Amino acid sequence: MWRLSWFARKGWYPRSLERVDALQAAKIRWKPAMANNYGNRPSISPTTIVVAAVYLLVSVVGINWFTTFIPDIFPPQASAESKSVDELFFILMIVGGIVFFLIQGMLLISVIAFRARGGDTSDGPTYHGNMVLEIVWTVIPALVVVFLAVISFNVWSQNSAPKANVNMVNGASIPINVIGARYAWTHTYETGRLTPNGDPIIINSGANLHTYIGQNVDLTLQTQDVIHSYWVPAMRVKQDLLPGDPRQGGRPTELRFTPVRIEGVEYPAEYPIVCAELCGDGHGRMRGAVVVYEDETQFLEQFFEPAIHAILNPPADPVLRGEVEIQNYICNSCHVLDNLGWTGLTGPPLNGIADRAGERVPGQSAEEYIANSIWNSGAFRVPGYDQQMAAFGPDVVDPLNVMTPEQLYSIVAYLCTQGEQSDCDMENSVTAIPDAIRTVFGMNVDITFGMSDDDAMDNGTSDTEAAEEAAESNTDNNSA
Ligand code: HEC
Ligand SMILES: [Cu+2]
Repeated sequence: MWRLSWFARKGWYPRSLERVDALQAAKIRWKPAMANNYGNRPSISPTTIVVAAVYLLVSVVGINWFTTFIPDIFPPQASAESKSVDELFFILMIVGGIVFFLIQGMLLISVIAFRARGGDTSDGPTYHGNMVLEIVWTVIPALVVVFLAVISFNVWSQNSAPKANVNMVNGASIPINVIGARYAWTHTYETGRLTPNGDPIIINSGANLHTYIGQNVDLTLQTQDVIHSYWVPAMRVKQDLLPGDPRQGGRPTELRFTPVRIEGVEYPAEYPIVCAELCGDGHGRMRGAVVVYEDETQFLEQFFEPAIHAILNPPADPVLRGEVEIQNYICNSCHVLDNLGWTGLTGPPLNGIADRAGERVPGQSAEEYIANSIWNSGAFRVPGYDQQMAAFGPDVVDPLNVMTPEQLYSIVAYLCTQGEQSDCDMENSVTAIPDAIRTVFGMNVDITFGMSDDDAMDNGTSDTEAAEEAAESNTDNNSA
Protein backbone atom coordinates (compact mmCIF):
# COMPACT_ATOMS: atom_id res chain seq x y z
CA MET A 1 0.00 0.00 0.00
CA TRP A 2 2.71 2.34 0.96
CA ARG A 3 4.31 1.69 -2.39
CA LEU A 4 1.21 2.37 -4.37
CA SER A 5 0.58 5.68 -2.68
CA TRP A 6 4.23 6.63 -3.02
CA PHE A 7 4.15 6.02 -6.75
CA ALA A 8 0.91 7.91 -6.94
CA ARG A 9 2.41 10.85 -5.09
CA LYS A 10 5.31 10.86 -7.52
CA GLY A 11 2.72 11.10 -10.26
CA TRP A 12 3.80 7.83 -11.90
CA TYR A 13 0.28 6.49 -11.72
CA PRO A 14 -2.67 8.49 -12.97
CA ARG A 15 -4.52 9.48 -9.80
CA SER A 16 -7.72 8.09 -11.10
CA LEU A 17 -10.72 8.15 -8.86
CA GLU A 18 -10.91 4.37 -8.60
CA ARG A 19 -7.30 4.15 -7.47
CA VAL A 20 -7.83 6.74 -4.71
CA ASP A 21 -10.84 4.76 -3.59
CA ALA A 22 -8.84 1.55 -3.51
CA LEU A 23 -6.11 3.21 -1.44
CA GLN A 24 -8.67 4.56 0.97
CA ALA A 25 -10.28 1.18 1.36
CA ALA A 26 -6.92 -0.46 2.01
CA LYS A 27 -6.13 2.05 4.72
CA ILE A 28 -9.38 1.36 6.47
CA ARG A 29 -8.80 -2.40 6.36
CA TRP A 30 -5.31 -1.79 7.68
CA LYS A 31 -6.41 0.19 10.73
CA PRO A 32 -7.77 -2.50 13.05
CA ALA A 33 -4.52 -4.39 12.80
CA MET A 34 -2.54 -1.30 13.72
CA ALA A 35 -4.82 -0.64 16.62
CA ASN A 36 -4.24 -4.14 17.89
CA ASN A 37 -0.53 -3.65 17.81
CA TYR A 38 0.25 -2.53 21.32
CA GLY A 39 -2.46 -4.27 23.24
CA ASN A 40 -1.29 -7.68 22.15
CA ARG A 41 2.40 -7.81 22.99
CA PRO A 42 3.25 -11.27 24.41
CA SER A 43 4.77 -11.35 27.87
CA ILE A 44 7.80 -13.49 28.79
CA SER A 45 6.46 -16.51 30.63
CA PRO A 46 8.45 -18.74 33.05
CA THR A 47 8.32 -21.50 30.42
CA THR A 48 10.07 -19.23 27.92
CA ILE A 49 12.82 -18.51 30.45
CA VAL A 50 13.35 -22.22 31.16
CA VAL A 51 13.41 -23.05 27.45
CA ALA A 52 15.92 -20.27 26.80
CA ALA A 53 18.19 -21.44 29.63
CA VAL A 54 18.15 -25.05 28.46
CA TYR A 55 18.85 -23.92 24.92
CA LEU A 56 21.82 -21.80 26.01
CA LEU A 57 23.27 -24.71 27.92
CA VAL A 58 22.83 -27.07 24.99
CA SER A 59 24.48 -24.67 22.56
CA VAL A 60 27.51 -24.03 24.80
CA VAL A 61 28.01 -27.77 25.35
CA GLY A 62 27.38 -28.40 21.64
CA ILE A 63 29.95 -25.90 20.37
CA ASN A 64 32.47 -27.17 22.89
CA TRP A 65 31.95 -30.77 21.81
CA PHE A 66 32.13 -29.79 18.16
CA THR A 67 35.47 -27.97 18.46
CA THR A 68 37.11 -30.82 20.38
CA PHE A 69 36.05 -33.14 17.58
CA ILE A 70 37.57 -31.02 14.78
CA PRO A 71 41.29 -31.85 15.25
CA ASP A 72 40.54 -35.52 14.59
CA ILE A 73 39.27 -34.85 11.09
CA PHE A 74 42.08 -32.42 10.20
CA PRO A 75 45.17 -33.51 8.25
CA PRO A 76 48.53 -33.11 10.06
CA GLN A 77 49.98 -29.60 10.41
CA ALA A 78 52.83 -30.06 7.96
CA SER A 79 53.73 -26.42 7.30
CA ALA A 80 54.72 -23.36 9.31
CA GLU A 81 51.51 -21.74 8.06
CA SER A 82 49.13 -24.38 9.30
CA LYS A 83 48.99 -23.29 12.98
CA SER A 84 47.61 -19.81 12.32
CA VAL A 85 45.17 -21.13 9.72
CA ASP A 86 43.79 -23.66 12.19
CA GLU A 87 43.49 -21.03 14.94
CA LEU A 88 41.54 -18.83 12.55
CA PHE A 89 39.35 -21.77 11.66
CA PHE A 90 38.52 -22.37 15.33
CA ILE A 91 37.55 -18.73 15.85
CA LEU A 92 35.33 -18.80 12.75
CA MET A 93 33.83 -22.07 13.92
CA ILE A 94 32.99 -20.70 17.37
CA VAL A 95 31.55 -17.40 16.09
CA GLY A 96 29.62 -19.24 13.39
CA GLY A 97 28.43 -21.82 15.91
CA ILE A 98 27.13 -19.16 18.29
CA VAL A 99 25.27 -17.37 15.50
CA PHE A 100 23.87 -20.65 14.21
CA PHE A 101 22.62 -21.87 17.57
CA LEU A 102 21.30 -18.41 18.51
CA ILE A 103 19.22 -18.01 15.37
CA GLN A 104 18.07 -21.61 15.02
CA GLY A 105 17.35 -21.76 18.76
CA MET A 106 15.27 -18.60 18.74
CA LEU A 107 13.43 -19.88 15.71
CA LEU A 108 12.67 -23.12 17.51
CA ILE A 109 11.52 -21.33 20.67
CA SER A 110 9.30 -19.03 18.62
CA VAL A 111 7.73 -21.87 16.72
CA ILE A 112 6.83 -23.63 19.97
CA ALA A 113 6.04 -20.74 22.33
CA PHE A 114 4.17 -18.46 19.94
CA ARG A 115 2.35 -21.04 17.84
CA ALA A 116 -1.33 -20.45 16.96
CA ARG A 117 -3.65 -22.25 19.40
CA GLY A 118 -6.57 -24.34 18.17
CA GLY A 119 -9.43 -22.24 16.74
CA ASP A 120 -7.31 -19.09 16.43
CA THR A 121 -7.73 -17.96 12.84
CA SER A 122 -6.80 -14.31 13.37
CA ASP A 123 -3.73 -12.67 11.87
CA GLY A 124 -0.87 -12.23 14.27
CA PRO A 125 -0.06 -8.76 15.61
CA THR A 126 2.03 -6.51 13.38
CA TYR A 127 5.07 -4.70 14.74
CA HIS A 128 6.70 -1.73 13.20
CA GLY A 129 10.19 -0.48 13.85
CA ASN A 130 12.07 -0.92 17.08
CA MET A 131 14.97 1.50 16.85
CA VAL A 132 17.04 -0.07 19.64
CA LEU A 133 16.69 -3.56 18.17
CA GLU A 134 17.53 -2.34 14.67
CA ILE A 135 20.69 -0.63 15.88
CA VAL A 136 21.77 -3.60 18.01
CA TRP A 137 21.36 -6.18 15.28
CA THR A 138 23.12 -4.03 12.74
CA VAL A 139 26.04 -2.88 14.86
CA ILE A 140 26.91 -6.22 16.51
CA PRO A 141 27.12 -8.27 13.27
CA ALA A 142 28.99 -5.39 11.61
CA LEU A 143 31.59 -5.41 14.39
CA VAL A 144 31.85 -9.20 14.27
CA VAL A 145 32.37 -9.17 10.49
CA VAL A 146 34.99 -6.42 10.69
CA PHE A 147 36.78 -8.33 13.46
CA LEU A 148 36.80 -11.53 11.37
CA ALA A 149 37.97 -9.63 8.29
CA VAL A 150 40.87 -8.07 10.18
CA ILE A 151 42.13 -11.31 11.75
CA SER A 152 41.66 -13.22 8.46
CA PHE A 153 43.57 -10.59 6.53
CA ASN A 154 46.39 -10.76 9.08
CA VAL A 155 46.73 -14.52 8.75
CA TRP A 156 46.52 -14.38 4.96
CA SER A 157 49.06 -11.59 4.55
CA GLN A 158 51.52 -13.24 6.95
CA ASN A 159 51.23 -16.62 5.24
CA SER A 160 51.41 -15.36 1.67
CA ALA A 161 54.15 -12.75 2.16
CA PRO A 162 57.26 -13.29 -0.01
CA LYS A 163 60.10 -14.94 1.91
CA ALA A 164 63.83 -14.80 1.50
CA ASN A 165 65.82 -17.88 0.38
CA VAL A 166 63.06 -19.70 -1.50
CA ASN A 167 63.55 -23.01 -3.36
CA MET A 168 67.21 -23.31 -2.31
CA VAL A 169 69.29 -25.97 -4.02
CA ASN A 170 73.04 -25.99 -3.36
CA GLY A 171 72.90 -22.38 -2.22
CA ALA A 172 70.99 -21.07 -5.25
CA SER A 173 67.32 -20.17 -5.50
CA ILE A 174 65.68 -21.86 -8.51
CA PRO A 175 62.23 -21.31 -10.03
CA ILE A 176 59.71 -24.14 -9.50
CA ASN A 177 56.68 -24.13 -11.79
CA VAL A 178 53.38 -25.96 -11.53
CA ILE A 179 51.27 -26.61 -14.61
CA GLY A 180 47.64 -27.61 -14.27
CA ALA A 181 45.96 -29.26 -17.25
CA ARG A 182 42.83 -31.35 -17.43
CA TYR A 183 43.51 -33.70 -15.57
CA ALA A 184 47.05 -33.74 -14.25
CA TRP A 185 49.59 -31.67 -12.33
CA THR A 186 53.12 -31.20 -13.68
CA HIS A 187 56.03 -29.76 -11.68
CA THR A 188 59.17 -28.40 -13.31
CA TYR A 189 62.46 -27.24 -11.77
CA GLU A 190 64.52 -24.69 -13.71
CA THR A 191 67.88 -25.85 -12.48
CA GLY A 192 69.88 -23.04 -14.09
CA ARG A 193 72.34 -25.61 -15.43
CA LEU A 194 72.99 -26.37 -19.09
CA THR A 195 73.53 -29.57 -21.05
CA PRO A 196 76.78 -29.84 -23.02
CA ASN A 197 74.71 -28.70 -26.03
CA GLY A 198 73.74 -25.52 -24.21
CA ASP A 199 70.10 -26.49 -23.57
CA PRO A 200 68.74 -25.54 -20.14
CA ILE A 201 68.29 -28.50 -17.81
CA ILE A 202 64.68 -28.56 -16.63
CA ILE A 203 63.61 -31.35 -14.30
CA ASN A 204 60.07 -32.58 -14.79
CA SER A 205 58.86 -34.42 -11.70
CA GLY A 206 55.33 -35.07 -12.92
CA ALA A 207 52.52 -34.99 -10.40
CA ASN A 208 54.86 -34.76 -7.40
CA LEU A 209 56.49 -31.72 -5.84
CA HIS A 210 59.79 -32.55 -4.12
CA THR A 211 61.07 -30.36 -1.29
CA TYR A 212 62.55 -30.64 2.19
CA ILE A 213 61.89 -29.60 5.78
CA GLY A 214 62.49 -25.93 6.48
CA GLN A 215 62.78 -24.91 2.85
CA ASN A 216 60.65 -21.91 1.85
CA VAL A 217 58.70 -23.11 -1.18
CA ASP A 218 57.59 -20.52 -3.72
CA LEU A 219 55.62 -21.91 -6.67
CA THR A 220 54.54 -20.22 -9.89
CA LEU A 221 51.27 -21.77 -11.05
CA GLN A 222 49.88 -21.72 -14.60
CA THR A 223 46.99 -23.49 -16.29
CA GLN A 224 46.81 -24.89 -19.82
CA ASP A 225 43.04 -24.72 -20.04
CA VAL A 226 40.44 -23.90 -17.38
CA ILE A 227 40.64 -22.69 -13.77
CA HIS A 228 42.20 -25.27 -11.46
CA SER A 229 42.97 -24.93 -7.78
CA TYR A 230 46.19 -26.27 -6.26
CA TRP A 231 45.34 -27.44 -2.78
CA VAL A 232 47.68 -29.10 -0.27
CA PRO A 233 45.45 -29.72 2.77
CA ALA A 234 48.33 -30.72 5.06
CA MET A 235 50.12 -27.44 4.27
CA ARG A 236 46.88 -25.43 4.64
CA VAL A 237 47.48 -23.67 1.33
CA LYS A 238 45.28 -23.36 -1.73
CA GLN A 239 45.70 -21.22 -4.84
CA ASP A 240 43.72 -20.93 -8.08
CA LEU A 241 45.37 -21.24 -11.51
CA LEU A 242 43.97 -18.63 -13.89
CA PRO A 243 43.61 -18.85 -17.68
CA GLY A 244 45.24 -16.07 -19.69
CA ASP A 245 47.61 -15.56 -22.59
CA PRO A 246 48.54 -19.08 -23.80
CA ARG A 247 52.03 -17.89 -24.75
CA GLN A 248 52.62 -17.42 -21.06
CA GLY A 249 50.69 -20.58 -20.17
CA GLY A 250 47.91 -18.57 -18.57
CA ARG A 251 48.12 -15.83 -15.98
CA PRO A 252 50.72 -16.86 -13.39
CA THR A 253 49.77 -17.00 -9.71
CA GLU A 254 52.00 -17.75 -6.74
CA LEU A 255 51.85 -20.02 -3.73
CA ARG A 256 54.19 -20.06 -0.72
CA PHE A 257 54.65 -22.35 2.24
CA THR A 258 57.37 -23.85 4.40
CA PRO A 259 57.24 -27.58 5.33
CA VAL A 260 57.99 -28.31 9.00
CA ARG A 261 58.99 -31.47 10.81
CA ILE A 262 56.24 -33.53 12.38
CA GLU A 263 57.39 -35.69 15.28
CA GLY A 264 57.13 -39.42 14.71
CA VAL A 265 56.92 -39.14 10.91
CA GLU A 266 59.41 -40.96 8.70
CA TYR A 267 60.94 -38.95 5.89
CA PRO A 268 60.56 -38.63 2.94
CA ALA A 269 56.88 -38.11 3.75
CA GLU A 270 54.10 -37.57 1.22
CA TYR A 271 51.14 -35.22 1.48
CA PRO A 272 48.36 -35.20 -1.14
CA ILE A 273 47.85 -32.40 -3.67
CA VAL A 274 44.27 -32.12 -4.91
CA CYS A 275 42.46 -29.98 -7.45
CA ALA A 276 39.86 -27.97 -5.55
CA GLU A 277 38.10 -26.45 -8.55
CA LEU A 278 35.62 -28.64 -10.44
CA CYS A 279 37.35 -28.60 -13.84
CA GLY A 280 35.60 -31.40 -15.76
CA ASP A 281 34.79 -35.10 -15.53
CA GLY A 282 38.34 -36.11 -14.58
CA HIS A 283 38.58 -33.52 -11.78
CA GLY A 284 38.64 -36.19 -9.07
CA ARG A 285 41.73 -37.81 -10.59
CA MET A 286 43.70 -34.57 -10.66
CA ARG A 287 45.97 -35.48 -7.77
CA GLY A 288 49.63 -35.50 -6.83
CA ALA A 289 51.80 -35.38 -3.73
CA VAL A 290 54.22 -33.09 -1.95
CA VAL A 291 57.24 -35.25 -1.13
CA VAL A 292 59.03 -33.75 1.87
CA TYR A 293 62.61 -34.91 2.50
CA GLU A 294 64.39 -34.82 5.82
CA ASP A 295 66.93 -32.20 4.73
CA GLU A 296 68.66 -30.81 1.68
CA THR A 297 71.17 -33.67 1.55
CA GLN A 298 68.44 -36.29 1.34
CA PHE A 299 66.60 -34.15 -1.24
CA LEU A 300 69.72 -33.90 -3.41
CA GLU A 301 70.60 -37.58 -3.10
CA GLN A 302 67.19 -39.06 -3.66
CA PHE A 303 65.62 -36.63 -6.09
CA PHE A 304 67.64 -33.78 -7.55
CA GLU A 305 70.96 -35.33 -8.56
CA PRO A 306 69.49 -38.53 -10.09
CA ALA A 307 67.10 -36.37 -12.14
CA ILE A 308 69.95 -34.20 -13.46
CA HIS A 309 72.04 -37.28 -14.18
CA ALA A 310 69.24 -38.79 -16.26
CA ILE A 311 68.91 -35.62 -18.34
CA LEU A 312 72.66 -35.37 -18.91
CA ASN A 313 72.86 -39.00 -19.98
CA PRO A 314 70.11 -39.59 -22.48
CA PRO A 315 69.96 -43.21 -23.60
CA ALA A 316 71.12 -44.01 -27.10
CA ASP A 317 68.09 -46.25 -27.53
CA PRO A 318 65.28 -44.08 -28.96
CA VAL A 319 62.66 -46.19 -27.15
CA LEU A 320 64.17 -45.41 -23.78
CA ARG A 321 64.49 -41.74 -24.66
CA GLY A 322 60.91 -41.72 -25.80
CA GLU A 323 59.76 -43.17 -22.49
CA VAL A 324 61.41 -40.27 -20.66
CA GLU A 325 60.49 -37.71 -23.33
CA ILE A 326 56.77 -38.52 -23.50
CA GLN A 327 56.46 -37.89 -19.77
CA ASN A 328 57.65 -34.34 -20.21
CA TYR A 329 54.38 -33.56 -21.98
CA ILE A 330 50.85 -33.55 -20.64
CA CYS A 331 49.75 -36.62 -22.66
CA ASN A 332 48.97 -38.33 -19.33
CA SER A 333 46.14 -35.88 -18.65
CA CYS A 334 44.11 -37.22 -21.61
CA HIS A 335 45.25 -40.78 -22.30
CA VAL A 336 45.31 -44.09 -20.45
CA LEU A 337 48.65 -45.90 -20.71
CA ASP A 338 49.02 -48.60 -18.10
CA ASN A 339 52.79 -48.96 -18.52
CA LEU A 340 53.26 -45.37 -17.33
CA GLY A 341 50.32 -45.25 -14.94
CA TRP A 342 48.35 -42.74 -17.01
CA THR A 343 44.64 -42.38 -16.30
CA GLY A 344 43.39 -39.60 -18.65
CA LEU A 345 40.02 -40.11 -20.32
CA THR A 346 39.61 -37.27 -22.84
CA GLY A 347 41.40 -39.23 -25.58
CA PRO A 348 41.46 -42.92 -26.61
CA PRO A 349 43.56 -45.29 -24.46
CA LEU A 350 47.09 -45.73 -25.82
CA ASN A 351 47.43 -49.29 -24.46
CA GLY A 352 48.26 -51.44 -27.48
CA ILE A 353 48.29 -48.45 -29.86
CA ALA A 354 51.02 -50.07 -31.99
CA ASP A 355 48.65 -52.97 -32.81
CA ARG A 356 46.04 -50.61 -34.28
CA ALA A 357 48.23 -47.91 -35.80
CA GLY A 358 48.85 -49.79 -39.07
CA GLU A 359 45.18 -50.19 -39.92
CA ARG A 360 43.85 -46.79 -38.90
CA VAL A 361 44.35 -44.98 -42.19
CA PRO A 362 44.69 -46.93 -45.47
CA GLY A 363 48.02 -46.25 -47.12
CA GLN A 364 49.60 -44.89 -43.94
CA SER A 365 52.26 -46.90 -42.10
CA ALA A 366 52.03 -47.31 -38.33
CA GLU A 367 54.97 -44.92 -37.87
CA GLU A 368 53.33 -42.33 -40.11
CA TYR A 369 49.97 -42.68 -38.38
CA ILE A 370 51.41 -42.26 -34.86
CA ALA A 371 53.58 -39.31 -35.88
CA ASN A 372 50.63 -37.70 -37.62
CA SER A 373 48.25 -38.20 -34.71
CA ILE A 374 50.66 -36.34 -32.42
CA TRP A 375 51.51 -33.35 -34.60
CA ASN A 376 48.33 -33.29 -36.62
CA SER A 377 45.78 -34.94 -34.37
CA GLY A 378 42.74 -33.67 -36.28
CA ALA A 379 43.72 -35.58 -39.44
CA PHE A 380 42.05 -38.80 -38.31
CA ARG A 381 39.06 -38.89 -36.00
CA VAL A 382 39.18 -41.89 -33.67
CA PRO A 383 35.61 -43.24 -33.49
CA GLY A 384 33.91 -42.09 -30.28
CA TYR A 385 36.29 -39.18 -29.60
CA ASP A 386 36.21 -35.49 -30.35
CA GLN A 387 39.11 -33.59 -31.81
CA GLN A 388 40.22 -32.29 -28.41
CA MET A 389 43.91 -33.04 -28.50
CA ALA A 390 46.24 -30.13 -27.78
CA ALA A 391 48.52 -29.04 -30.65
CA PHE A 392 52.09 -30.34 -30.50
CA GLY A 393 54.87 -29.46 -32.92
CA PRO A 394 57.94 -27.30 -33.51
CA ASP A 395 55.97 -24.06 -34.02
CA VAL A 396 53.05 -24.26 -31.58
CA VAL A 397 52.28 -21.22 -29.44
CA ASP A 398 52.34 -22.92 -26.07
CA PRO A 399 55.98 -23.40 -25.00
CA LEU A 400 55.09 -26.56 -23.05
CA ASN A 401 53.81 -28.25 -26.20
CA VAL A 402 56.78 -27.44 -28.42
CA MET A 403 58.13 -30.72 -29.80
CA THR A 404 61.13 -31.04 -32.10
CA PRO A 405 61.30 -33.70 -34.85
CA GLU A 406 63.89 -35.47 -32.65
CA GLN A 407 61.51 -35.61 -29.70
CA LEU A 408 58.71 -36.80 -31.99
CA TYR A 409 61.03 -39.53 -33.27
CA SER A 410 61.74 -40.93 -29.81
CA ILE A 411 58.09 -40.65 -28.71
CA VAL A 412 56.94 -42.56 -31.81
CA ALA A 413 59.66 -45.14 -31.13
CA TYR A 414 58.31 -45.59 -27.61
CA LEU A 415 54.65 -45.81 -28.70
CA CYS A 416 55.68 -48.38 -31.35
CA THR A 417 56.57 -50.70 -28.45
CA GLN A 418 53.07 -50.42 -26.96
CA GLY A 419 51.45 -53.52 -28.42
CA GLU A 420 51.67 -57.29 -28.68
CA GLN A 421 52.76 -57.58 -32.32
CA SER A 422 53.54 -54.00 -33.26
CA ASP A 423 52.58 -52.79 -36.75
CA CYS A 424 55.81 -50.75 -36.74
CA ASP A 425 59.00 -51.92 -38.41
CA MET A 426 60.80 -52.60 -35.14
CA GLU A 427 63.98 -54.02 -36.67
CA ASN A 428 64.67 -50.81 -38.56
CA SER A 429 63.12 -48.16 -36.32
CA VAL A 430 66.25 -45.99 -36.56
CA THR A 431 65.48 -45.43 -40.24
CA ALA A 432 61.76 -46.24 -40.48
CA ILE A 433 60.61 -43.52 -38.05
CA PRO A 434 62.79 -40.69 -39.42
CA ASP A 435 61.58 -41.74 -42.91
CA ALA A 436 57.97 -41.50 -41.75
CA ILE A 437 58.56 -38.03 -40.30
CA ARG A 438 60.18 -36.94 -43.54
CA THR A 439 57.28 -38.33 -45.60
CA VAL A 440 54.54 -36.74 -43.50
CA PHE A 441 56.13 -33.43 -42.44
CA GLY A 442 59.08 -33.01 -44.79
CA MET A 443 61.51 -32.71 -41.86
CA ASN A 444 64.84 -34.36 -41.21
CA VAL A 445 65.61 -35.95 -37.87
CA ASP A 446 69.01 -35.83 -36.22
CA ILE A 447 69.01 -39.30 -34.68
CA THR A 448 72.07 -38.55 -32.53
CA PHE A 449 70.43 -35.57 -30.83
CA GLY A 450 71.45 -34.75 -27.30
CA MET A 451 74.40 -37.12 -27.37
CA SER A 452 78.03 -36.23 -27.50
CA ASP A 453 79.86 -37.82 -30.44
CA ASP A 454 81.33 -40.52 -28.19
CA ASP A 455 77.91 -41.56 -26.93
CA ALA A 456 76.51 -41.65 -30.43
CA MET A 457 79.26 -43.99 -31.49
CA ASP A 458 79.58 -46.49 -28.68
CA ASN A 459 75.99 -46.94 -27.43
CA GLY A 460 77.48 -47.00 -23.88
CA THR A 461 75.62 -49.42 -21.64
CA SER A 462 76.15 -47.32 -18.52
CA ASP A 463 74.16 -44.50 -20.11
CA THR A 464 71.37 -46.84 -21.00
CA GLU A 465 71.19 -48.14 -17.45
CA ALA A 466 71.06 -44.65 -16.01
CA ALA A 467 68.28 -43.75 -18.37
CA GLU A 468 66.35 -46.89 -17.52
CA GLU A 469 66.52 -45.89 -13.88
CA ALA A 470 65.40 -42.40 -14.73
CA ALA A 471 62.51 -43.66 -16.82
CA GLU A 472 61.46 -45.83 -13.91
CA SER A 473 61.64 -43.07 -11.33
CA ASN A 474 59.74 -40.79 -13.68
CA THR A 475 57.03 -43.42 -13.97
CA ASP A 476 56.75 -43.64 -10.20
CA ASN A 477 56.31 -39.91 -9.97
CA ASN A 478 53.58 -39.76 -12.53
CA SER A 479 51.57 -42.62 -11.17
CA ALA A 480 51.82 -41.61 -7.52
C1 HEC B 1 43.79 -32.47 -24.34
C2 HEC B 1 43.79 -33.89 -24.40
C3 HEC B 1 44.93 -34.61 -25.11
C4 HEC B 1 46.28 -34.47 -24.90
C5 HEC B 1 46.97 -33.53 -23.94
C6 HEC B 1 46.91 -35.42 -25.76
N1 HEC B 1 45.98 -36.10 -26.47
FE1 HEC B 1 46.33 -37.56 -27.84
N2 HEC B 1 44.39 -37.62 -28.31
C7 HEC B 1 43.38 -36.90 -27.69
C8 HEC B 1 42.13 -37.12 -28.38
C9 HEC B 1 40.78 -36.49 -28.02
C10 HEC B 1 42.42 -38.02 -29.43
C11 HEC B 1 41.45 -38.50 -30.51
C12 HEC B 1 41.56 -37.42 -31.58
C13 HEC B 1 40.63 -37.56 -32.74
O1 HEC B 1 40.00 -38.59 -32.90
O2 HEC B 1 40.55 -36.59 -33.54
C14 HEC B 1 43.83 -38.32 -29.35
C15 HEC B 1 44.49 -39.20 -30.20
C16 HEC B 1 45.80 -39.60 -30.03
C17 HEC B 1 46.44 -40.68 -30.76
C18 HEC B 1 45.76 -41.60 -31.76
C19 HEC B 1 45.13 -42.70 -30.96
C20 HEC B 1 44.44 -43.78 -31.74
O3 HEC B 1 43.85 -44.66 -31.07
O4 HEC B 1 44.45 -43.75 -32.97
C21 HEC B 1 47.73 -40.75 -30.33
C22 HEC B 1 48.81 -41.71 -30.77
C23 HEC B 1 47.91 -39.69 -29.35
N3 HEC B 1 46.71 -39.04 -29.18
C24 HEC B 1 49.10 -39.43 -28.67
C25 HEC B 1 49.26 -38.36 -27.83
C26 HEC B 1 50.55 -37.97 -27.29
C27 HEC B 1 51.86 -38.66 -27.55
C28 HEC B 1 50.32 -36.87 -26.51
C29 HEC B 1 51.35 -36.03 -25.75
C30 HEC B 1 52.44 -35.55 -26.52
C31 HEC B 1 48.89 -36.60 -26.54
N4 HEC B 1 48.30 -37.52 -27.34
C32 HEC B 1 48.29 -35.59 -25.83
C33 HEC B 1 43.53 -36.07 -26.59
C34 HEC B 1 44.75 -35.63 -26.10
CU1 LIG C 1 41.49 -29.28 -12.01
